Amino acid sequence: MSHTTEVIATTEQWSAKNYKPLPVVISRGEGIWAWDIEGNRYLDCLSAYSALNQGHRHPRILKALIDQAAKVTVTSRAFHNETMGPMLEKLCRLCEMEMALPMNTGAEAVETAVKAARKWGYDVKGVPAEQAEIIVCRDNFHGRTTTVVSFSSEPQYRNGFGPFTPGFKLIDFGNAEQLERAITPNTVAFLVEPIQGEAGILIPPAGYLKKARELCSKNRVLFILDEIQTGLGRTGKLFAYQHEQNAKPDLVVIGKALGGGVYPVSAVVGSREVLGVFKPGDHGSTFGGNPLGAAVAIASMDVIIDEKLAEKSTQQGEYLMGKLRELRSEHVLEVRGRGLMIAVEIKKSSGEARPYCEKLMKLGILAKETHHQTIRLAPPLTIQRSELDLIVEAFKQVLQ
Ligand code: IF1
Repeated sequence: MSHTTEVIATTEQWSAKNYKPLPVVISRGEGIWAWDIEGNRYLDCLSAYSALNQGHRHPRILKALIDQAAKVTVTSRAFHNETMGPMLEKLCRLCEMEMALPMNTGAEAVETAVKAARKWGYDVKGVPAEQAEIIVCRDNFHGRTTTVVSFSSEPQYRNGFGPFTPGFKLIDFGNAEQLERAITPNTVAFLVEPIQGEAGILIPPAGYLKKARELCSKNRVLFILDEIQTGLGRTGKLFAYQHEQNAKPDLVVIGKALGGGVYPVSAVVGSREVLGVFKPGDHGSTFGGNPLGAAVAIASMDVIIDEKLAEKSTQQGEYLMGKLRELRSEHVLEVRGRGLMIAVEIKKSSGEARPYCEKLMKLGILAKETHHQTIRLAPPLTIQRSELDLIVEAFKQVLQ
């Protein structure tokens, strides 16, 4: 039995079966590269679902982790620490917002945004108690907690997990008319991904976010963008909403790469008017805002700005999508994306995406399918042009 089979057997014996990983055991990561326990090297085109925008174990981020770990790691919010304030200041300035609430995972930050919107609806907008409505889009992905899956349209994410949290309305993604019709006097927020990630890298029609912004402003509805996957440079802008003019949200939800690929850090960032609704004791988290995560988040943001990762994402993404389209493969329905958030959609007549991912793995490329037909490509934003050619070469072989 190989070492890999042994490790997988142990994992499968003791682990709940909530994932079906590719049969590879990653034991080391550096930059865009990951190695398995057999010593094979892979180019990581998943980036831990965009938590690795800065690459595996970025030296500057690792240094921040290690230096802070030598001082203090977790204090709880019962006391102040010297790192959270500067991190939240940097985050607010980066987002051009006034206030932030730090959490850990994306789902926790989305839950925090939902609570903020509801409380703002009651305390500020004057919606009658318990009547707050939040509009979301079909095919959304905002996390796995029971309130968040309450507004998922994906049966598998909901089956067996009811009863669900009420107060959510589903509309089609990209349809501003449906948004306008769905708004009532009790609507407190519209929560949407600027590009739907898990749904398959779905980009809305040009002007959609701007129109949604206008409709929300006109009806005093909070415009909340979930930039957990699209944010921090992934789509070629610092935030995906910046691909449009005048689409700035009231709240932006951030996670994944905020933790620099070494620590879970997420946050809701917005105005004092909205985030000011929380009074001491209203909301919290054991680890939210801890000094270790805050120190890592400071370095994570510095790396994205100093290494111009958003600009690089645009250049490298356009290059990669161009080269993949040039293959003119009969198996590919479409190559789409923004920056280095890319989808290669396989024609149904050419089979499902998973076998292509398995072949790519054998050629040293780690990529993941989403749903049945889409291969998601999201390498770290630090990737070089010559390394992109390795991805194209592998696709050339797999698509032949
Ligand atoms: C899984 C993909 C799924 C997210 C957006 C919130 C969250 C996510 C836009 C929640 C998390 C992860 C979760 C992981 C697989 C991956 C994912 F879209 F990135 F590919 F599932 F759809 N908003 N996405 O993408 O953040 O609580 O996980 O920190 O659940 O299988 P989290």
